[in-house]
Amino acid sequence: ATFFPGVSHTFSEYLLVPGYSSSECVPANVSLKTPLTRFKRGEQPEISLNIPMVSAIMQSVSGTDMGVALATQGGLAFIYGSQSAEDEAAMVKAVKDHKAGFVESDSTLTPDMTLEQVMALKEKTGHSTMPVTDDGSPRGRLLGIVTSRDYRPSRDDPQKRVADFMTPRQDLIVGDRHITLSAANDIIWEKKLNALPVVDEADHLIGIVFRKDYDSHKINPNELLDANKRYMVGAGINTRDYAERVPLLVEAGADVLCIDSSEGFSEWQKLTIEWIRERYGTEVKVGAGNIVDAEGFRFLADCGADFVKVGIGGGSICITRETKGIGRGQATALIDVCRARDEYFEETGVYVPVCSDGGIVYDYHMTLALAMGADFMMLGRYFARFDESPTSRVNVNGQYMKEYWGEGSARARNWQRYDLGGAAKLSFVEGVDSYVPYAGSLKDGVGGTLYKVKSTMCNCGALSIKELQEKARLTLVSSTSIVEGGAHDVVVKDTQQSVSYR
Ligand code: MZP
Repeated sequence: ATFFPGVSHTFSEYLLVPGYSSSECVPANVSLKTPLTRFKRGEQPEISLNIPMVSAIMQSVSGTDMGVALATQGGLAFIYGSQSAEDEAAMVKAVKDHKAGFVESDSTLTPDMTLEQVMALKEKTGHSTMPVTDDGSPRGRLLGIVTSRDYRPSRDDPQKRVADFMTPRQDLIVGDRHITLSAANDIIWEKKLNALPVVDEADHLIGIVFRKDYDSHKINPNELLDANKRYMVGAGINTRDYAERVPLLVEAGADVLCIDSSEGFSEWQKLTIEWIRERYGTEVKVGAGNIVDAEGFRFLADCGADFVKVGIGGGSICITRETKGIGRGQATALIDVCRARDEYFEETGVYVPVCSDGGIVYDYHMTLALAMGADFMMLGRYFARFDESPTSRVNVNGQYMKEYWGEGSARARNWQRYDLGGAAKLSFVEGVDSYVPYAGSLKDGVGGTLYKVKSTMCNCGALSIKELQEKARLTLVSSTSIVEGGAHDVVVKDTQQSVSYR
């Protein structure tokens, strides 16, 4: 047998040691943009995420509502594959067809509005994108786009007007339409309409400015942006019925696929990726996993996986380690695999993003995962708590809970995720059926979490994920210092508060 040196650790056994932060290091300046799919040195990934979060490929997590809500925040949901291929494709299509959230004229911005008023409106409507006209109606020729990137509440005068942020812009051709822009934010505008969905940077987008004579151009602002703006969504596949499932998902518009398996270091994954490459070349993007060591990473990277998922047995609902005795502490697995990814990049010039899957309990675990090298994270329990997960909200002993069950539980019966491939075999349970505390809307939850991640990045002097990975200084902690890290030697008055502040 081979014995791995040292013990394997989980996230809770690590802490970040702060580094030097310049005055530029404020959360508003932090970008969480991250690659989702493989790319060559000097090139850009074909698909990126604006926040490093994807939702787990699980019945109790990722349906249509999760797809829309998460894409709106700049992440991506993987619609669960433990349903018929037709039903899964219908969910993918529903996300792709979802109309972007434009507010109607009563909440339209005008160039005369102050930024304070804009922010209040944004808060009220919950929409990040708003058509703006100079007469208060949504009908008007496009003037430009106002983004919150231009707006730093701490430094800028909240009494500044929307018009103050407009910059001159030349004509623009979108599809076969010719649009004259007299003012716009170039970067945002071109990104939005020509490439990824507008929601991509919804965080930053305050408004879109239209002018009165829009009618003469016969442009419907909603149509113009829904034509070009579609939510991104992923979908889970398995190593058995891919020949039937993949074409339906591709047809439905899935942006990226992921082979969903509890153990991915197998020939079945190779065969699945090969089939996709033969049929679609590199046009169809597919991630693979899960693996927990450098060898497994290299195997899947060589197979052509677009990203590789790390994690066995660390999921909150997972009992694989207890049932089969396989797995590895998530932090150690991640560190090992990310090192292998960097070596692979050095050697081949191909960067294969790594996804840390499962075992994230506290928000700070996300910052740790990114610091350890993860490009993005897959989360089950975290997203299951929100309104947008497909499960029921129930009252258990006076507290609201959401149901959350594993794909390997008797309830999901997703046995194909747990045996490797080939003909169906005898199966046994590797997951549990559970409750998780209800946590309200995804938008609020994700907003709060990412603010924490960004401010911790600032403590480390990092304004991007890449910079965090370069600059982060991590230390293992003893079990006694873990006790020291919580409230201790005091009688906490409100136990609820001590749990929720994390
Ligand atoms: P977590 O975010 O709830 O800790 O973990 C979610 C991850 O657990 C999923 O993305 C998947 O990899 C894994 N999972 C899903 N179902 C099971 C199971 O039933 C499981 N054992 O381990």
